Amino acid sequence: MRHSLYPMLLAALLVAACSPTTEAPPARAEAVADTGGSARGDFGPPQGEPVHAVLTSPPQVPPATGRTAPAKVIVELEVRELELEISEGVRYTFWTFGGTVPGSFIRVRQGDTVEFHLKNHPDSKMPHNIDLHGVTGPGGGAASSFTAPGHESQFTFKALNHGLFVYHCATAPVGMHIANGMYGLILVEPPEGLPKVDHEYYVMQGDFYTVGKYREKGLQPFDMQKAIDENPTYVLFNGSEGALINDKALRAKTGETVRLFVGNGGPNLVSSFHVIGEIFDKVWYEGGTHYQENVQTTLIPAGGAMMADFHVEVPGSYVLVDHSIFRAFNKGALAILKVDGEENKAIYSGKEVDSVYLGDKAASLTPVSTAREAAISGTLTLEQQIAAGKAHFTGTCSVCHQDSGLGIPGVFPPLAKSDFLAKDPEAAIKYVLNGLTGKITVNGKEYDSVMPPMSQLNNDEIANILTYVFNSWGNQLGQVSTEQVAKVRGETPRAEGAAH
Ligand code: HEC
Ligand SMILES: [Cu+2]
Repeated sequence: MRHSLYPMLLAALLVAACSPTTEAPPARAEAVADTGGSARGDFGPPQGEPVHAVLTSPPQVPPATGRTAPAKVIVELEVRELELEISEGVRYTFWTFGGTVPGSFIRVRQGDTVEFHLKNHPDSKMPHNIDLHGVTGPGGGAASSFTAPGHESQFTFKALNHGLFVYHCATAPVGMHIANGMYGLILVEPPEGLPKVDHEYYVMQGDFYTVGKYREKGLQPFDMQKAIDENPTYVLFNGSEGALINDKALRAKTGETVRLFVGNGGPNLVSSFHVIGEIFDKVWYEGGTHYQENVQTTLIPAGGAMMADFHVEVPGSYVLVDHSIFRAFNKGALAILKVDGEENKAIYSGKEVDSVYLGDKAASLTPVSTAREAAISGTLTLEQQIAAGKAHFTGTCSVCHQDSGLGIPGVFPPLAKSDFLAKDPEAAIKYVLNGLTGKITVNGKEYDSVMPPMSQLNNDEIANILTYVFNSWGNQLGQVSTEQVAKVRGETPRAEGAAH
């Protein structure tokens, strides 16, 4: 092996040594041919009448340009400083391009000459400008577009490179302007356009820094120190926690193709972008020319973007997340793609088997088998139920509510001496079977979170767990029987997605 490699190495060295003296290094020539980059993006002067770019608010994307020749495209973008909702009951003063976070989506074609008009609304308090990553020229347009409140600036550039590019404000302090939401995407289509899909959506991640804690109500000022420390209060898609969920979810039907244009405004964090339950058929990583196929999670740098195509086969809710996962579940980086259509059991069965798997828990579950035998023989005591319930509570409910029953302040409510629970103890059966979401107040503290349904627990287990909860940590709320649980289970249809 070793001696056969030697001549190859030598040859490589010789080539490397010679190439600077030959005219064009072959690798470089190839790259130019591949990307159709700036050297090839000048298709001459604009033809025909100037066109006005169609700008869209997220998550909508303007239609394809449909042009086959370079045009003069006029873009008019207005900066607005607006107080909007960042989370339910939480207000924030966003600085926006076009009234939304992210800013309006801009779509042009490679070779177009773009006449850019930046207007700064008279109500603004700050000057602003725009740096488009798709511009070839100093500052990406920043200096030429510096605009005081109540003014308008104009500059022109030729879109030489195709790709998906971020734009952002670059007025000092730059970090603060970006943190306040001043970013968006500009797509420069390749000359032949993009492959046809059924839906195109615009999603952009950003990190936000408020003086108050996550979900602390009221108007929240920007926190410069948190921003410098890169310690965001919120990590969001499209500028607010509710931007892409419930009735605002992205939508598609089974059998359709979906294209996501995803940017990351930062200012600080890099996104590990993932769609739970889907695989990207193609990812144009970094918004560039080449695609990778069959991708689970793709990295989107701050100030970067990517485009992904995928086909949807199975109905349900697909969750867009930053897979740096605490950001998704504790800072808001979560959006929904809702797919409607016929089930396809050959591709995804849903839950088929739900059997008890004990593993190494078997030993710790002696109280459970004792209780089960006692229940069968009709001699089950309160003590046996509590002991069995404790074994199940540990590692199930305790993950969130803690072994102490005290929960975690602000995140998981306490079960110990909970006034909410004491008001209607029996309702706890419903919470375990169907989950619990929405605003509740426990011992004077507000919670607005999600407890997942745990209908995989059988009736005995739920009766025992709740009996343990009702008789622990100072609670005196009585006993729950298997029959009570069976009755509630019979009355309530299983929640959609309960197995997830
Ligand atoms: C994944 C975390 C999680 C797990 C596991 C969990 N819960 Fe919860 N639970 C919550 C959250 C969050 C809430 C508050 C929901 C809201 O804000 O509407 C809650 C609320 C409750 C409440 C009503 C509020 C209160 O404090 O009295 C009860 C009772 C309760 N859970 C019991 C249980 C029991 C019993 C189990 C185990 C079978 C369990 N939970 C497992 C997260 C969890
Ligand atoms: Cu600005």
